[in-house]
Amino acid sequence: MTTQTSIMLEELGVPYDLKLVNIGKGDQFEPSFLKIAPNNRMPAIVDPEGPDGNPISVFESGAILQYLGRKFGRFYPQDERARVEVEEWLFWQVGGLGPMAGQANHFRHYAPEQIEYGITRYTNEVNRLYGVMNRRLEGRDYLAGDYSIADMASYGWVISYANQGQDLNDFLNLKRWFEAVGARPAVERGVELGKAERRSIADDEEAKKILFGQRAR
Ligand SMILES: N[C@@H](CCC(=O)N[C@@H](CS)C(=O)NCC(=O)O)C(=O)O
Repeated sequence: MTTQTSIMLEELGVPYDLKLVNIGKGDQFEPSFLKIAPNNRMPAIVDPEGPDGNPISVFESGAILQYLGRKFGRFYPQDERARVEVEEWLFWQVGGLGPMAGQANHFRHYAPEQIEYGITRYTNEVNRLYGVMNRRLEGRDYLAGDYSIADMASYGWVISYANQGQDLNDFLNLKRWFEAVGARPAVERGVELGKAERRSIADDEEAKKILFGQRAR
């Protein structure tokens, strides 16, 4: 479970159980988890009432947001033009903002040595992406039409802008969006969920060994 999924579940107001996966201890390699999340990454969900009445599991945050949006018919418009816009910004996050922000955070805070090239490359790229989002939000409240899964997806990353070396005062439209989305009660609840169990692994050498340097096995 990560922030985007918990925000969506809170927005929908549907009942769910939270199962914690301690990735610093290697829970993500448990066969039972790999069965539903073959990429050994959170989040993943199991819906006991899938489309045919049987349980269904979904991994990858973008696919989870789309699945829940379709299932409940909310935050993911059915009109094709509106839906394409939401998908553009959803995939922009999944393929761009998420991976780049993750690398910026890694090189800035977790790499065992300060590698200037990596820090600059990823911090600049996140900066460029924030600029793209800031321009998109000029004169509009949300990334794609009404508040949608596209906003939830990006919010989950912008929330740690400081770790990515960014200053929201350089992106005033983005800052306004960030504050408006963050003020939604469901977003506040989604962000809080599991917060106590999440902690930095900056000083946890065992966790770093498990998380960094993974190869096919
Ligand atoms: N593209 C994936 C990324 C998920 C991801 O990177 N999850 C991290 C935690 S935020 C994880 O589970 N890491 C476990 C590991 O690296 O073994 C998604 O959005 O679902």
